[in-house]
Order: sequence, then structure tokens, then C-alpha cells
Amino acid sequence: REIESELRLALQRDELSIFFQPLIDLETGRIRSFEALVRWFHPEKGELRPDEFIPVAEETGAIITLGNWITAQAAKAAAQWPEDVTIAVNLSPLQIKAPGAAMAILSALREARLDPSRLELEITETVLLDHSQNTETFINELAEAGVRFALDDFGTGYSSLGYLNKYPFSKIKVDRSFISGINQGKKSDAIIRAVSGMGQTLGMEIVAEGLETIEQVRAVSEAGCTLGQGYYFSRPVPDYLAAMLLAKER
Ligand code: G
Ligand code: G
Ligand code: G
Ligand code: MN
Ligand code: NA
Repeated sequence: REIESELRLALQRDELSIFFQPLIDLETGRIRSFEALVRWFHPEKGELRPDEFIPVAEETGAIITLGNWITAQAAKAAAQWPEDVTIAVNLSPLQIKAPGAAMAILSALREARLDPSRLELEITETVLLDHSQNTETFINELAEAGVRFALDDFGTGYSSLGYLNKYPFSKIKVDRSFISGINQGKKSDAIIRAVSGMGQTLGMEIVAEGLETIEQVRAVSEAGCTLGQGYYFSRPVPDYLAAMLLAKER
């Protein structure tokens, strides 16, 4: 396919870049973390979203090189930030199962001189579904080194409590479909409240993602979420703007 060969070239031509979206402490209003989100600026097609090319990279195996590059770039950017600000990186299931996956992440951290505790890996429940030994080893090895884990898109998959018991997640990210359901006469408010209560009990932070309005921010704070992310606070921005957002508040 066209996009397949173009993606190979994009890697060589520096058409990819990492954007950063802040996670805001809902109590203090300060930035606690940024999520790394990859972007592809195609010379003819303009900006391509990860939904359009990550699946292609997964099919072709390019996700391994691409994923390692993303982690390395994200770690380098985070190394420039204040020490209490962390970086979150999304992982594809294929990345986790690749041989040497944990090692690649640890060496990216070493190279960037970023403490492992400042990296958070976002994984979705689908990753955990097949109960692969590789996945378990990957998570345990990195957790041992101090890397944190966040369960992404929570509520869209199986939402198994078994995963929360088995793996050392420090955050649960409530999927934005629940946030957009707030005040819509749906049960979203109650679900967010229940997940927050569970998180509190388990010592995990609950992130509300996709916050677009002040009403949503108020509702999720009220429901017990401790962190918020979304266009209400900031869109994903390039590294120099992320640094400026941090400089402004410190
Ligand atoms: O730049 P660095 O040495 O960290 O790159 C490691 C690998 O990541 C290389 O094999 C490179 O081809 C690949 N890679 C993936 N995406 C990009 C990109 O957008 N730019 C560059 N320079 N390398 C990329
Ligand atoms: O950035 P955007 O909201 O368009 O992201 C769309 C989807 O692509 C999300 O599910 C997000 O997790 C995923 N995504 C964004 N950046 C990365 C990345 O660097 N690696 C992987 N594996 N997925 C990403
Ligand atoms: O699957 P994941 O949660 O990693 O996806 C993050 C995606 O959500 C990114 O593509 C990002 O651009 C998008 N996003 C971030 N904030 C908002 C928001 O407030 N509204 C909407 N609609 N999308 C958002
Ligand atoms: Mn994510
Ligand atoms: Na998510």
C-alpha cells in the first residue's frame, strides 16, 4: 500500500514528530505530566493522525522502530523538564511482545538520562487479554526498574478487575466517552464516581481524559478524579510549547 512505503520514508525524512498534551492536577491546577502523541506531517496530505498510520505500522512491523523512536524522543524532551513532571507514552501491543522490548525502553531512558520513575507507559486492556508470558515479564521487569504504568481507555474493553489486581498500575484513565456522557442523562457520572472510589481504595490515580468544558472539569473533580486532560486545558502541543507551559507556572 502507498501509506506503507511512505511511512518507511517518513522515518528517514523526519516527517514525524511528538506532540505533548498536559495532565493537570485538578486540585492545584498545575501540570503533573504530559502524554506523548505522535504526529505525521505528510508533505502532500498534511497532518496524519496516529489512527491512520499506527495500524499500518503494526501490520508491517514498523511499529517496533517507530515505537522505540517515540519513546526515545519523549524521554529526551522530559529530561529537560522539572523533575516532578512525568512523561506518558502509549504502547502498541506488538511493541510489548517484541523480543528485547523492555531493554529498548531502559536504554532509551539511560541515553536520555531520565529516571525510570518519570516514565509512565500507557497500555490498554486489550494488551492484557491474551495473558501472554511476554507481557507479564515486560511489565514486571520495567516496574521493577521504577517505570510506572497507566491503564488507558478504561471502560471501553473488558474492564476486568483482575488486571488491576495483577498488574502494578499507578493510574487509570477513564475513557473520554464517559466524559462526553456527563450531564447527558446517561450513567456516566455514576460510573466515573464508582471508578474514582475504586481507584482511591486501590491507591491509584484516576485520570479524566477528553475534558472540553468547565462543566465537565467540575463534574469529574466532584466525582473524585485527581487528574484531568483535554482540550479545555490544552491541545497536544510541540515540545517548545510544552516547555513554555511549564515555564509559565514555575
Ligand atoms: O534518531 P534515532 O537514532 O533515535 O533513531 C532511532 C531509529 O528510529 C532509527 O532507525 C530511525 O530510522 C527511526 N525513526 C523512526 N522515526 C523517525 C523519525 O521521524 N526521524 C528519525 N530521524 N528517525 C526515526
Ligand atoms: O493523538 P490522537 O488523539 O489522534 O491519538 C489517537 C490514537 O492513537 C490514540 O488511541 C492514541 O493512544 C494513539 N497514539 C497516539 N500516539 C501514539 C504513539 O506514540 N504510539 C502508539 N502506539 N499509539 C499512539
Ligand atoms: O487512546 P488515547 O487516550 O491515548 O488517545 C488520546 C487521543 O485523545 C489523542 O488523539 C488526543 O488528540 C485526543 N484528545 C485529547 N484531548 C481531547 C479532547 O478534549 N477531546 C477530544 N475529542 N479528543 C481529545
Ligand atoms: Mn493514551
Ligand atoms: Na485514552
